[in-house]
Amino acid sequence: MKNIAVISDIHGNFPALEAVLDDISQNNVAQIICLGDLVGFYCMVNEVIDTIRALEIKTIIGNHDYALAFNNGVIARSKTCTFTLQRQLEEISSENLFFLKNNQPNYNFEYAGKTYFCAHGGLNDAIDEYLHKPNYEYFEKADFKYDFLLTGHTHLPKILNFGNYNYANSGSVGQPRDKNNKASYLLIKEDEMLIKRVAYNIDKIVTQMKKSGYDDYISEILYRGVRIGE
Ligand SMILES: [Mn+2]
Repeated sequence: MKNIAVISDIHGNFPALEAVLDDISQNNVAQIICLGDLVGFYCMVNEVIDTIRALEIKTIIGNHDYALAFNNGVIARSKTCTFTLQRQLEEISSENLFFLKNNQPNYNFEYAGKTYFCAHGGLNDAIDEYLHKPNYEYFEKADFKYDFLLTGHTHLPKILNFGNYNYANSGSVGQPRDKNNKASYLLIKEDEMLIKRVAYNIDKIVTQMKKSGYDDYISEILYRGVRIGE
């Protein structure tokens, strides 16, 4: 049986996406699922969305995608996010904007006899919940009916089990925040699940960001694999 790859939080970092797709192509993958946030932070937004569309990767909507598509690029809690999204709103092609506007907040699928439920954030807020510490009660409270919950948004890769509830966060392709600067994705095999890390050319996106006139602090964190301000 072929594998499934789950990617998330690409955030306009096209060199990272290219490296991840190359790694995925070497891992017997039949389907790729994207948990959202194609835009925000890094400038190669059209390259990222063009590629996702060309490969027909099933994509749900993330909070940055939502803010760009439906809220004029504004994420009230972050000046940096709003600044980058409002720039990208001017640069995004109409086809790519249309694509973001039509992505749904959830997706579910079946694989190897198990059921999977996907959201960018979590079960209480599909788009913008930071699910840092899921536990058994979290799933019970939500009356979770699937075998696996898959989310992104925190940029922190995780695979956890709580009795009959299983959880995985694929981490981030474009802006890892776990002090590992390699792009992260989730590989689902018939009988196991694993986080894969992929080195990519960070200089390439940093150079592109300088050329496009973005402030250096948005890119320099990529070398350390941390969040902005850390
Ligand atoms: Mn997000």
